[in-house]
Amino acid sequence: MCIKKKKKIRIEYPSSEKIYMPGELHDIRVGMRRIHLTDTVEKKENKKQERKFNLPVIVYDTSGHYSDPCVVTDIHKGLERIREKWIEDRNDTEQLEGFSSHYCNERIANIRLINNVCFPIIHFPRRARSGKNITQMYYAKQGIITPEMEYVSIRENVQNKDLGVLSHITPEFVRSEVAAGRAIIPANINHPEAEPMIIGTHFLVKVNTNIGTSTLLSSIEEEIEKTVWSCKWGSDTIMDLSTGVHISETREWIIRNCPIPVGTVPIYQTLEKVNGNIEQLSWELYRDVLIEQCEQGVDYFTIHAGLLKDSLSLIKRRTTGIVSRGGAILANWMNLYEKENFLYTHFDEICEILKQYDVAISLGDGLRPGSIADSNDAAQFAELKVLGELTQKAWKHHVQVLIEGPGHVPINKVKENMDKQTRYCNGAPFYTLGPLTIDIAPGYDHIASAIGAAQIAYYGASMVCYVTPKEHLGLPNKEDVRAGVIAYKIAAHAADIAKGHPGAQIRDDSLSKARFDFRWRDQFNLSLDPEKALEQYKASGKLAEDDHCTMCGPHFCAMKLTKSMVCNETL
Ligand code: IRN
Ligand code: FE2
Repeated sequence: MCIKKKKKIRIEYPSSEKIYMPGELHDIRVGMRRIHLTDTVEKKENKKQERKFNLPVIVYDTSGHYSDPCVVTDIHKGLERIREKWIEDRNDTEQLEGFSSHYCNERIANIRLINNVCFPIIHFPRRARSGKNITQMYYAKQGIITPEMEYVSIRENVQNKDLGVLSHITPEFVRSEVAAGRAIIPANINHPEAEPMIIGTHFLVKVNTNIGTSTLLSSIEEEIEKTVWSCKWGSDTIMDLSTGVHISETREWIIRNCPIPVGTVPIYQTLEKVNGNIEQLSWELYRDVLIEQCEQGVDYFTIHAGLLKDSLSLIKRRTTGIVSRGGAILANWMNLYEKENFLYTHFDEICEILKQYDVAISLGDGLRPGSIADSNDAAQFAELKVLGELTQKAWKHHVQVLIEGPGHVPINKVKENMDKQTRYCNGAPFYTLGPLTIDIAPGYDHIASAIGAAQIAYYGASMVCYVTPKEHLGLPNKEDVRAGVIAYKIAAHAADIAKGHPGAQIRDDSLSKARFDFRWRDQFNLSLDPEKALEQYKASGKLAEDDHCTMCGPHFCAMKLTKSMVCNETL
């Protein structure tokens, strides 16, 4: 059976309006969300009511066109290609005749019936630039402010603009941070559907969500739904870690429908191609996978190039050995052939490929500690040093770089990770998996790790990779994804406030005021998960007009009591 009807997905936030802010240097419009609030109603002594207007709050929006009621997106056609014209106008790329590989032309460009869902035959244009450099870092170093750079500067200042707070993030500041390698804008020229965003220590802390399945069961539609679901809760990037049979086709449609950058770990698909047979892995196979994914539009790749043969002896002392999938695959290959990691020996060629599409490298942490016992050990830091060396190499090619970090690290050892990373890697943005601060919380590892994520982000990490309650236990379902993303939005926002990012606190102040005013709806609507807040309030049988909740009851509500004092002018 072929499902022919158009499939539309919509994201809705309560009391919210999709707005766009224009650029000044370029013809761009930056999507944001404006949350409208109700008036504060004060009862005066003469029983008259006084109404005071509350300013709406504008918040950073990762939902793309899915939250714009004026745009209808059919997932069988993909999102509007907002960056296409900017890329064309730069006049620095060549259109390809489909894919370079015959395999891709056959399988992806002519997508047919998969898992009972019909995806139409659409030939999306592909681009590249052989031998030339077109990366955001390259342009930044030339002193050029691209539309992508202006876009992120407006996006980062979102809360400030409406309230007249002085913007500190100018397009020129973005350019200088990208040029210095302290920030990256992952923006493959073949993913024009994505809205530009920036990852760097002087910007808002970002959250990554991992999606993808290891089973053969999930359909393309389900994967798109999961992608959009992650965007709804505020994920800034997603990584597709799929390893199933329709891996290329699934990825193609995720990218076509994804308004945020997409990352992958290409060694997974390479291993899939040789049916899991590590002996058959080779640089040549890996290179073909890289090119295919570059042409599809993947914005950044996890590449475990810093895991060297010599470091393998260091893991013998460990409690949990190697816990990185990519790391373990490469370690096995090195062990089998007694050869150096082919990602390390071919690193310059990798950069040569990536720079033609502006794909960023996320240098993988194949030796990240998988337990508190192994944290900050010799193996972990030996790899980090190599990542620093590779960062310099990539920057010579003007390829943008992220550095991946741990893992499992107790609170007292978190800072050392940030300090060493900054020193070894010259300020390249740090992207960490948590870290989990304890090992004994299966079922609650989103909390155990969000604690570490908040801390490392406060010290300077630029992006944190979410962990769900199912970590170490199984594949997360939709509710696990939601719990993981929200836990990480909490961690990231806690760091933004503590770092003093201008405007970061506006939403908190507004919510607190609503709370003190007993404007329940506003309190929910301003929160990270309005649906959950409303659901929990309703569960206790309260109404929107009540001046207390069931936690304290009518006589013990401290805020109510404070207010009565203020009214009586006894304060
Ligand atoms: C992030 C920081 N350190 C690791 N990560 C994420 O873990 C990375 O971005 C990717 O999503 C996943 C890679 O896992 P393996 O292959 O290292 O286990
Ligand atoms: Fe773990």
